[in-house]
This record gives sequence, C-alpha cells and structure tokens, in this order.
Amino acid sequence: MPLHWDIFCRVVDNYGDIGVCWRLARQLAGEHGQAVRLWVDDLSSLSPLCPACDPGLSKQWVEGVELRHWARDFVLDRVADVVVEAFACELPAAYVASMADAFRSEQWKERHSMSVADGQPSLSHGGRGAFRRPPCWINLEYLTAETWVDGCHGQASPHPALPLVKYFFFPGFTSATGGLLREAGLPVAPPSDLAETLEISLFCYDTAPVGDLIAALAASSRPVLCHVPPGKPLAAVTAVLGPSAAGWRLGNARIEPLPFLPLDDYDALLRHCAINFVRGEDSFVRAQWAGRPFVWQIYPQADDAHRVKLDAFLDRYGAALAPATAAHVRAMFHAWNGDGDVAAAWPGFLAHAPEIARHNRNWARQLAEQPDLAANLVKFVAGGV
Ligand code: TRH
Repeated sequence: MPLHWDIFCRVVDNYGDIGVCWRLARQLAGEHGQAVRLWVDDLSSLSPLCPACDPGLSKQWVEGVELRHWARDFVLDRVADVVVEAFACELPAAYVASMADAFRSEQWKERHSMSVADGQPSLSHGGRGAFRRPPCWINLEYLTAETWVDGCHGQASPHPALPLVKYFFFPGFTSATGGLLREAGLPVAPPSDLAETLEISLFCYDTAPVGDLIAALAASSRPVLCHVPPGKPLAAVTAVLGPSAAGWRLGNARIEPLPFLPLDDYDALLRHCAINFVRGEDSFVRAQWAGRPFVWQIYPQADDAHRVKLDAFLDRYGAALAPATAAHVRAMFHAWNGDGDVAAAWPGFLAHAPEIARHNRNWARQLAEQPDLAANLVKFVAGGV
C-alpha cells in the first residue's frame, strides 16, 4: 500500500536543496509508487531544473509528484505517513502539533497497543513500518564523507516537549549510511568518446579562482571548449573576461555560456564532458555517477568546517588511486577551493586525467552496487535498517 509522504524543502540559496528534494520526490513517486507531496517555499528555484513546474501555481502535479507552494500562511489539511524535513528546514509549527495529536490519538494507541512511558513513543509494536500514525519523521541531512555519519545515520532524536521522535537520515558513501540518490536506469560511468576537443563543464561559485583556470586553458595545445552555466559560474567568468553574450576565445580555448539545463539534461552534460567542475552537493554526486574526472568546489561553511569535509572525501575517494595521482587530485581540489595555486595544480591533474577517469569509473560502479538513497529510505520507513 503506498504511503503518503510530505517532503518539506526550504530553499536557503542556490539549487542544491531543491535539486536533492526534487530528485527524491520524483523517485519515490515514480519508482516506489508512493504518494508524494513536495512542499517548497520558493518554487521559482525549481522551475529552471524542472521546466514543467509553474512557479505561479500553489498546487500542481509534475512527474507523479504533487507540488505545493509552502507559503507563510500554510494551512494544514492532513498529516502524512512519512514526513521528510529536508536539511533541518523546520516544519510548520501547526504541522508538528498535528503530528503529536496523531500520536495521542486514542484510536491509534488502541490499534497498536502503544505505551507512552515518559512521553516517549515506544516502537515495540514492530518498528517504524508498523504504523500509519503518527508519522515517521525523517530529518534528511547533508551529504558528508566523514566517518562519524556511519554511527549517526538512523539515530532517533526524541522531541524535547512532544511525544514525537525524529530520525536522522544521512546520505553517504558506505552501506552504514543512507546512500546516494541514484535513479533506476541512470547510466553509471558510461564509455566516453575519444574527442580531440577537451570539453569541460564549469559549475562553480563566484569565489572560484576561474581566472587561473582560464589562463591554463588558454595555454592548452589541445582545443578546449568550456561550457559555463548562468548565474555564479558566468558571473565569475565575466568578472575575469568582461561581458560577452557570444562567449570568448583565448588561444586554443573557447569559453561559452550555456543556458541552465533541466536536471536530466545537466546529468547528460556531465556524461558528455571530459572533465566536470561541480559544486555543492547534488552536482557533486552526479559527477561521480558520470564517471568522468571532476573537480569539486565544496559549499563554504563558517569556521572552514567544509575543509574537513573536503579532505574526508578526498581520503575516501582517493584511497585506491596511486599515491602520486591522488596527490595531483588533492592539489587540484585544494587549489580550486582557495588553498593552493590552480595554475600549478592543473597540468598535473590534466596529465593524469586518463588514470583518474579509469579510477572514477570503478569508483562509480562500486558505489552503484550499494542501494540508492530513495530505496534505503523506503526500507527504513518500513522498519528495516
Ligand atoms: O547550487 P548548489 O551550490 O547547492 C548548494 C549545495 O547543495 C549546498 O550543500 C547547500 O547547502 C546549498 O546549495 C544551499 O550546488 P548543487 O548541490 O550541485 O545543486 C545544483 C543543482 O542544480 C543540482 O541539482 C544540479 C542542478 N543543475 C541543473 O539542473 N541544470 C544546470 O544547468 C545546472 C548548472 C545545475
């Protein structure tokens, strides 16, 4: 029997929050037959990824998902079986209160002979999957390769005041985590064409040292075509080269603006290019499924917390690389994240690109042997581990 899911997404900035939530919502509906509502506070951030979404509508159906505008005057109609709070976005207070009411429902307690010792729900009746009410409340966390997530994934966090429990669901790279988003039928590390032109996609923040990269590309003996999406990547390039709607030619390199692509077309671009610069969370994961060499600009955090996450990923991902190649990858990732010299790091990265590509194909295929995040979530909600 399909469960009703409410996924809540608050767009902080950029496209990562909505990218992850939209992928998850459409996969739960399309692959797992679940009844999914996706509540988004800013639908205009979804329409570039998903042109079928009309940001002016408060309610619409797209790819089997009921899309709802999460407005300030949120009116509660019903509480779902599963509530996903994406990235600690804080559910509407009325929704949380109704979840607690559902828990208190006498009918429900009778049906499941539930004990309410110390105000905490007991799951002794057979796991999370045994109940329709109260909802299973999931906090979907950000992705990190740090080892501590293995121990924290799936942990319960009792609400301090209400008889509710929230479960932490951590995406990750090991089987002890919630895994990574990956649709059924997604081509994982498909073979690439041997093209004379080196095609690059450049999705980055405006803080990336693009000037140094552009200088290195301009000096290339091989033809280069660099695709630049709108927004921060194009702003960064324009800050270096000046405005030009038609793009730029520097030495052997062409640098061309690209329109913002629908999500699946962007995935295809990553499979098409020989090297991808990606950022944040979702494009970072997609670059890994593409299996091509990639350079990651991590989302910056206060106190440089992101640097620990960057190195945690490099440690895990680079473990099976030859040490010299791993050092080139690390140098390029660090330089691209403001710690080092891109001009010095790029030649080594490029020279090792064939070996990095081989490694990335293996890496992607190994990761794809693990269950994907949506499948893990469905299993978790049903009471599995
Ligand atoms: O946009 P981002 O920088 O998002 C970030 C991160 O998720 C970060 O962790 C989070 O804290 C912050 O947002 C609020 O990068 P990310 O995660 O790669 O998301 C970009 C999305 O945009 C991704 O789903 C791919 C999609 N995309 C397209 O669909 N078409 C395009 O042309 C491009 C360039 C991207």
